[in-house]
Amino acid sequence: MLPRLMAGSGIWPGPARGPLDEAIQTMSSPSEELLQALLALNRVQAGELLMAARSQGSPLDVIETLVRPALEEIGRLWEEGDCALSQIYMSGRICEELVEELLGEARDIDFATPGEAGAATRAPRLAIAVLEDYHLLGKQIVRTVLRAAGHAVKDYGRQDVDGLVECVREDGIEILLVSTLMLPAALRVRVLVDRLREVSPHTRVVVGGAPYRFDEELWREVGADAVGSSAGEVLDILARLTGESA
Ligand code: B12
Repeated sequence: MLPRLMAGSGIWPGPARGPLDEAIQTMSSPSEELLQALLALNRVQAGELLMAARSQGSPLDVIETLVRPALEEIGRLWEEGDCALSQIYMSGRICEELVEELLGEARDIDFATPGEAGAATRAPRLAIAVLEDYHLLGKQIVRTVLRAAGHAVKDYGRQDVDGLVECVREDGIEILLVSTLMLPAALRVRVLVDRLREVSPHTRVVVGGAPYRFDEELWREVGADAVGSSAGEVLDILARLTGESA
């Protein structure tokens, strides 16, 4: 598929064709600038945009307001045939590196360690994985938020259902966080939950990722115990789940 560059649309810089195009071009938001930098595979410019945003907000804010919207727009463009798979791939790689830099900083300063209420309850055995999918960035962000807040969390990387059930059983995991970005993988959580009910009935499953944002009821349909639409929600979800089981 050849990239159809979005000249004059405000998504890709090009010769203005009319008043609307001119208006859109001069109104470009930081997220749109990042989109342009990513589509042009300009890592340096993308990095500069994130640094500028970082001076005004936390790393998580930068991810939620800039990185995620830009990547989601790239996914939409690809779906409509307006950008190439190679552009998604390279954008993903660039964002992985930049997010790693942002999160390295976040580890040190941006999250509180668990408070007194957290210290009073025994820490649950936590693990995170991507199920049958190669979209790893979301998991990486959620894991960093957890670790930065002082939670020990096992990272099982990418797993299929059998592998994940075995890891959970062996490690006695109490709360399993599962990230999926492909719809078929999100639906496979149903199978995962059913298998876990047999071998590890007390394990709670928390899901997140794009399919659960597109369909707000999907997490219930696959039998999960909770859903998070962003990494920033994960600490509240844990507090709720551990409070419930205390
Ligand atoms: C980058 C990207 C890729 C990169 C991934 C690089 C990487 N290392 O992750 C690459 C190029 C590898 C890729 C490949 C493919 N991709 Co892709 N990809 C994307 C894209 C553009 C962005 C994903 C992303 O990184 N977002 C940024 C992160 C930060 O957001 P996030 O993952 O949603 O995570 C946040 C929240 O969801 C939440 N969260 C995530 N997980 C969890 C878990 C818990 C427990 C909690 C609480 C929260 C939480 O926290 C995060 C931070 O807030 C999406 C578009 C989209 N709408 O998401 C398509 C998209 C997911 N891809 C898609 C497709 C089709 C593919 C391919 C099949 C393409 C192909 N033909 O080969 C392959 C399949 C790979 C596979 N088998 O897994 C489709 C999926 C469609 C569907 N309905 O299933 C999408 C939606 C694009 C589209 N619009 O069509 N992709």
